[in-house]
Amino acid sequence: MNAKGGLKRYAFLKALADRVTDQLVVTNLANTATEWFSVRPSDANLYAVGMGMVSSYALGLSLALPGRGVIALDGDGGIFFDSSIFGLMAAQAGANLTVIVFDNGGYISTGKLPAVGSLSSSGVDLATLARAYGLTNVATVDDVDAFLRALDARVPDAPLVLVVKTNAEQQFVGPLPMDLKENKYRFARHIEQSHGVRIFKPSAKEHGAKPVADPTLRDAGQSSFGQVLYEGLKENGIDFAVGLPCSGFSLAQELLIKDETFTYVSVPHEGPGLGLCAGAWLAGRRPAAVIENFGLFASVYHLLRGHMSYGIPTLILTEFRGDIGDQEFFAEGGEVTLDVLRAMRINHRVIERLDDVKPAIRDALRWMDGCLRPFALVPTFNLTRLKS
Ligand SMILES: Cc1ncc(C[n+]2csc(CCOP(=O)(O)OP(=O)(O)O)c2C)c(N)n1
Repeated sequence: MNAKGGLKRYAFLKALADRVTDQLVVTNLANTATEWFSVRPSDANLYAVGMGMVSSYALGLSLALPGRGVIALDGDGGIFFDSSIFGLMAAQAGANLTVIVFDNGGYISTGKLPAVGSLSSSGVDLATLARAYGLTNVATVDDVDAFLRALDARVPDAPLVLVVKTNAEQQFVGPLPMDLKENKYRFARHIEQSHGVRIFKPSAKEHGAKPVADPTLRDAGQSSFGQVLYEGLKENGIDFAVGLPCSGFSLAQELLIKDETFTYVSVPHEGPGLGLCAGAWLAGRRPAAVIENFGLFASVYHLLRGHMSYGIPTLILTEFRGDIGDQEFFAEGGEVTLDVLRAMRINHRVIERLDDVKPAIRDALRWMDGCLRPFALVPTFNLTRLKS
């Protein structure tokens, strides 16, 4: 292991706790979470986010709340799990995002011996990696004074990445006193109060009151699938989307990208894209992931460890590669798509008709408001090719 003899993470967390004001803080799993809870217990903390997801949740929050400081407490293991998050930050993040990577050279929080070294213990330098991805405001520190000085050295418009070299010692301060769902409620309620946004909409109407009117949805008419999907997302109030190009959604994605009133983030991997959606939802947005079914498969971990563990909704539009009628060679993927959704307990609806696209989005959003879990819409191959 590298970083032998340095300070322990807890020393830096104590110094950070004295420095933070109202920032939202997203923590890595295991002892990073418990240590942070012990030094700064607050509803502004989201604890125990999974490996490789901490910085994507923080990025989603920071994009949705550009006026609010957001700090990620990540680990070397988490960053090496999917370092593409550095590239996404370089492309998207503003100065309100700070990512602190505690580099203890290994996978320590499992708490079991032998401690296994991460790539940094074999010489891969996280700060060099961050710079290679295009991040400019990057520093490595190994003592508390340098850490505090680096926190102050802000650069306009650029996110800050601090690699903090620590030893492998942990502070045992007891378990978290709440589960992830309670943490989600507390965190999102805190954001509701501090930003005047409404995140939880458990009931559409008061008893005895008239039902809330449907959103006005223009008829699909003779339009193409891509146009109808784009309109349907907007008319139903979706205001944040992530995507990675896929042929059946290409027109809808193009229209979302061109629409300057809409936040569309083009991601290098659907998994962290779903992390961005989760962060955006926690900050009051209505997110959608517009992804191939192979992108869904690539996101199984992120959905189960993130959305399903906290109870976070996101509309998933997944293109049905390998569905009946597909002329390419993805039959095995098509064959398991609905089974994968079922196995993940992600409710879903297959859409075959153009006229059903917009009402299906409306109904999925209503369902998610009540159930606080993702919902997937699966347009058939033939529908996605309808003048797409
Ligand atoms: C996808 C996945 N694989 C393995 C684990 C088991 N695990 C729990 S904590 C941990 C170490 C994480 O390393 P790092 O982010 O560097 O934080 P550290 O524990 O060193 O503080 C591992 C591997 C996990 N939670 N998720």
